[in-house]
Amino acid sequence: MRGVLQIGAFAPEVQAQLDGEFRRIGPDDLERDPALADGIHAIVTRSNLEVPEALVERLPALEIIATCGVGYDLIPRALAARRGIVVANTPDVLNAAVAELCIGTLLALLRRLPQADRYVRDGRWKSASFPLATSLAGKHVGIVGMGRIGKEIARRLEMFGVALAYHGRTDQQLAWRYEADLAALARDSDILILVAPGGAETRHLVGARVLDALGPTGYLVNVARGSLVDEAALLAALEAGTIAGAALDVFDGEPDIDPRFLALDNVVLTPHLGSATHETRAAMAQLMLDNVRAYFRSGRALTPVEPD
Ligand code: 8YV
Repeated sequence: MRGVLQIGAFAPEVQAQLDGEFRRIGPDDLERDPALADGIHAIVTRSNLEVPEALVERLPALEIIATCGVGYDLIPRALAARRGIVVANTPDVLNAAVAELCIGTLLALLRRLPQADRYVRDGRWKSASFPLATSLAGKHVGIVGMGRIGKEIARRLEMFGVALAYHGRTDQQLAWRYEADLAALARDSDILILVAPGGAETRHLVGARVLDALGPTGYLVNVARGSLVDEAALLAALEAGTIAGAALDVFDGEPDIDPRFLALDNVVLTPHLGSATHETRAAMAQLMLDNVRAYFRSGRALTPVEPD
């Protein structure tokens, strides 16, 4: 049986398949018995967990790194490319779940649903109506990162009667307006949604300049990666009212997020729930496993990440 190094936990039904078809090795096993390294042909992991370069360098027989997730910003792709190691992710199977979470937290932010829930539980409704909030309909929404998930979000948002525009590396000649200048998109938007890949290229894409452009009636939504945002600038903007509010599903250093977020009333905070549904995680883990199977069967993964 080929050795597979497993980083992170998977649903029992996928775990059973992994254990039935491969020799599962954990990072602790490898620490205990470094000789196991020679027999490891694959790594299976999750997109929110790092695969250190030093680990990959210890695995001479490694052929594929398969992640349970669409993101691959925590995988050493340059090293993998040099070694001819295939990297495979799980695109498309999570698009709907992430789009739903994005729109759900956006509506929770605009209509202040967490505060309203608490208002009723605290018995305050008896004495006064909950303050009016703001509508999504009629708003201008800017999407940063019009990839597969961005398009799913845009299609769903159209039903809410908003005006859509997007920013990304290229003008994809879509029905929605393309804006090459991110600050200009922020200026023209009431709501800015981040759904671009993580990594060096998008690090701190949103900082003080973009937040200033979004302005005191503007809202930020991040369902991508914490690294896309300069968090110090975001916290300052939220505390000072430079922007109206934010719905954040991802953070720098998550799950140990900056405690300043906890004191804010103009944010909706969720613990990286984008793809966190039973159906979606089962489909992601299954595709991850099928990528490893296909690679060992045919030398090609089903959904390889194309080298840059
Ligand atoms: C994680 C994600 O994979 O797909 C991604 O890139 O960030 C998430 O779906 C998931 O949180 C894994 O645990």
